[in-house]
Amino acid sequence: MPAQAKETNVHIRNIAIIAHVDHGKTTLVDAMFRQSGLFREGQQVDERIMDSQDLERERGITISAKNCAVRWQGVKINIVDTPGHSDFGGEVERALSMVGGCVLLVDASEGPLPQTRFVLKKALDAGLDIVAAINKIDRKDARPAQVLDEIYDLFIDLGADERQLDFPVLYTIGREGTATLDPAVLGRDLAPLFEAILNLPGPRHDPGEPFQMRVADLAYSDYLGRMAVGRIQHGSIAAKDALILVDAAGREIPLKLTKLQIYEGLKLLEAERAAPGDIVVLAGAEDVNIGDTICTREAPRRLPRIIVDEPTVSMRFAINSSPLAGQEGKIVQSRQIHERLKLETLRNVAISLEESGEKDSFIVKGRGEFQMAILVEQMRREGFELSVGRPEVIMKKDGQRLLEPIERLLVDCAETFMGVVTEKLSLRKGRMLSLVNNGSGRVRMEFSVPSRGLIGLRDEFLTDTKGTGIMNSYLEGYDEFRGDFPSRFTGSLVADRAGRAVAYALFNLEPRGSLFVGPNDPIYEGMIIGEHNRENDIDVNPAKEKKLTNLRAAGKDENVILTPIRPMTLEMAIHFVRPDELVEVTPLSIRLRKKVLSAQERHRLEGKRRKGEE
Ligand SMILES: Nc1nc2c(ncn2[C@@H]2O[C@H](COP(=O)(O)OP(=O)(O)OP(=O)(O)O)[C@@H](O)[C@H]2O)c(=O)[nH]1
Ligand SMILES: [Mg+2]
Repeated sequence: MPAQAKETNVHIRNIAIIAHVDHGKTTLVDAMFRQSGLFREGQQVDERIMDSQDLERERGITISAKNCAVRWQGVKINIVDTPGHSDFGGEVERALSMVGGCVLLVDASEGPLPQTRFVLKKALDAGLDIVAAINKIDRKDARPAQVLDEIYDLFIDLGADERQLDFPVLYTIGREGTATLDPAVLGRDLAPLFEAILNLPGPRHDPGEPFQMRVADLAYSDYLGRMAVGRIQHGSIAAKDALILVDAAGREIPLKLTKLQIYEGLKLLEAERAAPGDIVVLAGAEDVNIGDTICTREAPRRLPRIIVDEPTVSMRFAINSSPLAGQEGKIVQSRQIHERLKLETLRNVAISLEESGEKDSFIVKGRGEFQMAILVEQMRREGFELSVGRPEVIMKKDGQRLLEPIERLLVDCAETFMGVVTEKLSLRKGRMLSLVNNGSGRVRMEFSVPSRGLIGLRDEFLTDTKGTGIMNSYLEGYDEFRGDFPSRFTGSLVADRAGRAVAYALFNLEPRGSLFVGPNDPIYEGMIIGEHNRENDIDVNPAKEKKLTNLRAAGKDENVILTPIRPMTLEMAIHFVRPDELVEVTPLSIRLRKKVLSAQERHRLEGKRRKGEE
């Protein structure tokens, strides 16, 4: 018999803050900290304190979901701050398995966007209670009344039931820490938000059941090792309890707790006991994985594992095999790369790892190319050298039919850019579904586009719309493969020998396309030194010195004026490479290369391919 939730722990609320990217989740958590008295008067506190990872601070986005807790009127509120970027959707799914309710933030000007839909759908499917907060009402272009209508429409569209539709609505300015129930009355503090959260029921549990918890996250400490994070479903727990772990295969592994901790503010606090419904961190379970159940030895009862969406993108990770390998990074071996990737799959439910069948190379699967880029960036900061291929979308087979992931893309841009945007999308097999021109000079368009067409499109889109366009997409589902189109409409300029780039040679190559290397940069045969203006690749010699006809010309090489090169970011690089190309990543450099370095070998293969086509 499944356990019945008979009682409510009124001393606790567990909530997740969910929203589309940048709608103000982490900033709101700062304000909740401030108001709950976590900081001393006048204490210097960083902005977006929950974004604690280096990359999160640098990029100004949340990458992984994190727990904290505040107290309000004697009630402990465990909060999970989640990322809003769709590539980190797995973090939201994981976080929702820990909570009973959500604060859904919606930007008062932008309204619900694709990721709002994704996170709300997950929350409604899980039967969670929702508090809606229309945030950033201080924006000049705020339109809270319309946004509220759009939120209702979204709830209805997602099939919310009667109870869920009866959600409380707050109008907030997260940055100033205010909330109000009436948009006509200025909020003074966050008390109305805290009250709405306290009005949600506390965690339900069955007092007749022994201790059970599903592991929703892992934490690490040098001193305690790997720790399991989760919400106590039923029963309570004491610091030195003897328990068991039920793993994915259903094996029951005995474990002895070495430390029990709970969240208090931003910290972990050691506890003697923890009550049903609280979120706890358990040390002593070295082999634990996300999704496992921890329960008593006497009455082991396995809880359902966390279900997350399938991966949509795959990318090949391999050792760095370029002639410059091993010069800039500390960690270069295939075994070390494999270990690191395995560790990532433990921490991140949305990432999986497969052997590729090729030596020294692995296939990593995840939710999007941005998630892949972040993983590569983390690895290079840890001292890794590696090479990665272009992110590829994962196709499906339905009998004989090949299916591909299709996204719904919403574009908002100035009317003048409509032509270029529509053209780019139609080249990528996009179909326009709607076009709204509200006469303000901006248009809103909706497209159905293969996911593979969107890889790298965002960079181009921003350039095409001079940084003023907004594009958002969500995965609509799988549909018949729409046919091939090139991932890039230009070729590569490929170095034909090793050496160092020379200003004179680069100057002469400039008319051919845009260059990625500058004078004196190291080059090697098969390295891509620029983007060709035309569709084909050409071999070039960027190390060619000027022929000296007389003495006076000597040393004049350096006087040519080169166009500044565009620095290749990791993301640009992985979008740029075609299937026969790789990105070489080291802690110091990002280089592009052909998979097959030897020009002779490449031409032989190309000849063979052409023959095959005839
Ligand atoms: N005008 C205005 N801006 C705000 C408000 N709250 C947050 N912002 C700004 O919105 C931007 C995004 O804030 P974050 O708190 O990082 O948003 P987030 O939802 O946590 O973003 P992700 O975690 O990356 O999805 C920042 O530049 C904030 O300063 C607000 O109430 N009013
Ligand atoms: Mg955030």
